[in-house]
Amino acid sequence: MSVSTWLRKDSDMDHHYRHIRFSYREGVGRIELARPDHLNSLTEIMHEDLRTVLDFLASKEELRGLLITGTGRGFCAGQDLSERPALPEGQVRDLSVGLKQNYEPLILRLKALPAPVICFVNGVAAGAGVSLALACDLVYAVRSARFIQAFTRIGLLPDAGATHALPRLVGAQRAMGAALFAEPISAETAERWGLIWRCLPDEELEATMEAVHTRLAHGPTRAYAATKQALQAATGNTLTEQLDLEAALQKSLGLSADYREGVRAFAEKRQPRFSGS
Ligand code: T3D
Repeated sequence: MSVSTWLRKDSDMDHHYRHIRFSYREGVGRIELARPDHLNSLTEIMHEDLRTVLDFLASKEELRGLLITGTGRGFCAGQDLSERPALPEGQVRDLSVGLKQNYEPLILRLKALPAPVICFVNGVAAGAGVSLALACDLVYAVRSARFIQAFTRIGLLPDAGATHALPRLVGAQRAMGAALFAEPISAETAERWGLIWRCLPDEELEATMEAVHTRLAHGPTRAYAATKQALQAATGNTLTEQLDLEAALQKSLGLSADYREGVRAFAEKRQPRFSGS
């Protein structure tokens, strides 16, 4: 199904997005980065659009998931470098300003959404484009995609959360090698390393997005949210803290309609019909 056929029910959705496309259907949002001629590199305007849409999604109680992808041959080439022209001698630029105003709010908003955020890397991802993908809860990538920690090529260090995500996902050596040398990592290698969940044939991207949409829209939403919360907390928790968190979350899920339906369906040897409540 093409994006244009997605239902647009909510008046908030009439917001005019300039550098992204957005749709919302069955409680599942879909963001497409939409500056294909510039490999969807991130502009000030794109950041504004993303903040607006993520705030809209955060306000939806019935939110069941978010899918993110890019238009054209790239996913996202990081910061739009045309917004960072070379400065005349004697002038300086404080790069922490853009990170604090744009990148930090983006990464934290994605992490804070209770529902799973799933990224579909449709082509090259570079610089903060990789950071954006890795801030999502799960990453699929087409076989032709590449991941490039392009930062050192322009004299910077990986940012927008990349130095947090990379070593946790792939280990210290692979993180260091990828970051220092900024060589392209193929989607197949990314899958083998555990940088991403799954590498797909290019032609299966749209069908996979639709299948994931259906799973999120008809899945046990509260169990998905609790899973996201627990796995996010795990990186900073002791085992005892994590066991406590699991018990608290499971206690609450044990009271849910989806748990009742799940065990009933098991006993009746049929597929569960989850309501998300
Ligand atoms: O500044 C701060 O606020 C700090 C935060 C920094 C975060 C960062 O993300 S820093 C890293 C920024 N990104 C990069 O350094 C990557 C730059 N891009 C590339 O190295 C290459 O484009 C790729 C390796 C990603 C892809 O190469 P290729 O050969 O497939 O495509 P291309 O021909 O280089 O790019 C196609 C077009 O997209 C081209 O435009 P043109 O010549 O056809 O008019 C190119 O200029 C444009 N483009 C690609 N990346 C960017 C970009 N335009 C602006 N900004 C980009 N990042």
